[in-house]
Amino acid sequence: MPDSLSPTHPLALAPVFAPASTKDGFVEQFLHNLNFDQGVALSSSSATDQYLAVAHTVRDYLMARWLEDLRRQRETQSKGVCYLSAEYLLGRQLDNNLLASDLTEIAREALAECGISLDDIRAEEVEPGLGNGGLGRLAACFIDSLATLGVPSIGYGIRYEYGIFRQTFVDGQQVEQPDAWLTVGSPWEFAHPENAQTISFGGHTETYDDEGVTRSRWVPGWNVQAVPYNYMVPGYQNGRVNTLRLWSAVATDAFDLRIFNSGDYEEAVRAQTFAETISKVLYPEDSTPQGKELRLQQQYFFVAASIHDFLDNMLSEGYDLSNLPNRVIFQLNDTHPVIAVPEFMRVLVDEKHMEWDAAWAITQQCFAYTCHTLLPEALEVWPVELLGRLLPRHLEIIYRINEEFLTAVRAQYGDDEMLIRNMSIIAEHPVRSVRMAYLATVAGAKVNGVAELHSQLLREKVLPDFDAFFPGKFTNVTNGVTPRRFLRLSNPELSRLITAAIGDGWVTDLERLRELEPFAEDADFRRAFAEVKAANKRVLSTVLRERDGFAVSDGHMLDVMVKRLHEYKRQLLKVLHIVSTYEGVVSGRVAVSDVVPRTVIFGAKAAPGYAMAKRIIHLINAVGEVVNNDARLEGRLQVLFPPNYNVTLAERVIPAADLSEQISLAGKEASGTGNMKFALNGALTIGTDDGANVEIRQLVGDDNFFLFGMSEPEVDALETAGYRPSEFYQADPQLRAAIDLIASGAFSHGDRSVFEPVVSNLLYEDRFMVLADFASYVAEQGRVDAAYADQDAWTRSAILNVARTGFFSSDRSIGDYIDRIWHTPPAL
Ligand code: B1H
Repeated sequence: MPDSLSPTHPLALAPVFAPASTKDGFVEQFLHNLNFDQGVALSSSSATDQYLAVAHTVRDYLMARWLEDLRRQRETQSKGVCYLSAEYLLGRQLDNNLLASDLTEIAREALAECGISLDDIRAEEVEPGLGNGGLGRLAACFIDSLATLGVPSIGYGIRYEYGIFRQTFVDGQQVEQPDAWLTVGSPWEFAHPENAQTISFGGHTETYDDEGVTRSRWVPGWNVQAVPYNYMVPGYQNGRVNTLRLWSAVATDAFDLRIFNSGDYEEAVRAQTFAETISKVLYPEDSTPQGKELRLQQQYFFVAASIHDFLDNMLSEGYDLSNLPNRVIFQLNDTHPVIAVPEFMRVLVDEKHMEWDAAWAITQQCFAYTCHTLLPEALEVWPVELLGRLLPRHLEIIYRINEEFLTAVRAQYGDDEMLIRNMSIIAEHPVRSVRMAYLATVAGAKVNGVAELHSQLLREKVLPDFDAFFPGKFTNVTNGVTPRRFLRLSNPELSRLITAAIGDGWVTDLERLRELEPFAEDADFRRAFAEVKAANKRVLSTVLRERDGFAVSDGHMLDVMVKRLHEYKRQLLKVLHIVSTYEGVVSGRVAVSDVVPRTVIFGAKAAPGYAMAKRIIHLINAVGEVVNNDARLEGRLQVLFPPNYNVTLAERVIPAADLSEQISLAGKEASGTGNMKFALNGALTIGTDDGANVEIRQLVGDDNFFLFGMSEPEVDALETAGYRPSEFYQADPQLRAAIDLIASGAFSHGDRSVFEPVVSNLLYEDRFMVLADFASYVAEQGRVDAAYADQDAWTRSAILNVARTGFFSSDRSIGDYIDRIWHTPPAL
């Protein structure tokens, strides 16, 4: 900036340049970027060059608004949200950012003038897979809604150099490949090494005398630099652009220099590599955390950087820290960022010299915690040995938080040692550990579950003592999905049909889909709706042919189960249904002409260390291999398992689906969000009364939902009574035949050993009660077949699913967070 330009001069506030929102303006800026950023002429540019130049062009349009929003957030100092999440499963950015800035048509025409097809260009983008599944995708939907609602907010996370692995199949078995998403260039990010934070680890703590006051301090052993990368998060056509700030680890100079000076060059390079491991790769676990040291390093690395970034760069000069609860709420996306709590206390007490009680009172208002699970093994715990070694001062702080908390519990309930042990943040067995969910619950102003049933079970079963001790702390915010990406962008044909019927207000006010209800009775609308579904199936069919060489048969019901592979989600139940249908035909029990033609599509990644999940993947592929190639089925049953299910594939599969499989054991799936996406795109659900399925069914009505299986209380009762899966096997000949067929080696070239572990697990353990729900599932699938025979009635139900699921917009979820938890003021 020239000396003569004051910081408040208009030219200093906004970029000096913004391209014209016309075709010519876009062409000019695109060619400029192609020449000056990519260094190529149009005539010699590759598709990658063109993609990067288009992305830079879209960025240029958004830049002025972004800089303005950054300035406004700093200036107004109104209360804002810091969303802390270890995962953001963003999906491709180009289409979303074009839509948000209302440039899609301009870009299409501009590129056409340059002889380029926008559709070809978008295929160049590698999606940033910085998350595992629902939890990471939820964070991505939430930042979209925050921007669209104009909530002052920032998302903080980790810029993993490698995202979720790329899944391939070799002989039907999952093989993981690294996801080097950054190698094609990263046009959406801005690195700011000048704003790096130094993050420390290890060392010891000590006390010292500070003018008569004894204080504690941390003397760390080593540190790394956290470099922020900023991403634009544009609101939908509202002129707002929020920020996602992801941290990348690099070695600190000090660290390097010390070793360089000692003359050990190799050691210096090794140290650098060591530092950079911290943000190297996303842990591919989903729902079951791994208690690995590197993971705790990642967690502390990103939350410490985020807290310091907020305190250093977002607060006005001389900010009175006792006002922080009016300035910020840190939302903890599951327990992964919970180490932020002791870090915040350490800053207030050790660095800002605040009294403990005052600091704790502030902390308890500045954090809120979202729990995403019910599985006991998914609740993160960190051994104190590890925590004390990596973050010794934080462990001391956690001990003190716990001590004071348990004193308060004793004051209320007396010396009930059992209760004290149950509520302690420190677990004693099997090793002394910190229960991160308990720490978050004690520290958080609010604790929420992610669907009604989940929130209820969280209070009643997971944290009942805490609910009694902290009345009013627990609440529910049912998950949602962004209608921009998961309807407007992914299903353009249905979007057009909806908009033609009710206008386009639904894109930001999804409850308006209700206005479609009367159209369910309109035969012309039903015909148009059915045509859209058919067209979406053809698109999917082309995608799967080009991507995987699959052929999708015409006229089949598309039955889809896409989600992470986990035993509790029960992909095995779907497999047993397929095997049973197959067995019925080959044994002659069922006439092939009675099989309603179906194509079952699976998509699922298994955590690389989850052996049973990988065996189930193998089984699905093996069953598909046999079923798809057995002429006796006359092509009426197809099983397709495209590898590497990700956001991009989801955007193709969901709009084409007829039937959505949401078949987890009741009480195990916290919410699910795929279930919402399918219903919103006009698939009917077959599902258990679990997670958000409960709310979907209530909204769409029993007639438009296929319910089966035990309810959560029934599951509970069966567990208490003692579940013996083999009894179900013995009692049900159809189930027995299906399991026996797998056990016989029919899907493993006669080798009975391959799937023996799956079979014996089902027969003798079956933790998720697949066998107990089998009969009910198969019966309900019979009703699905019958319903599908009446295509017009099916379409009517599908329309009602769309019309009645507007509740599941993430805009509504964010509205609930604002009302129930954040209490942030209305948009600026
Ligand atoms: C959900 C996770 C999760 N719950 C640990 N928990 C992870 C746990 O890397 N880890 O260690 C990663 C992810 N993910 C999902 O969250 C629930 O299973 C879904 O039911 C829910 O819809 C989703 C969003 O709330």
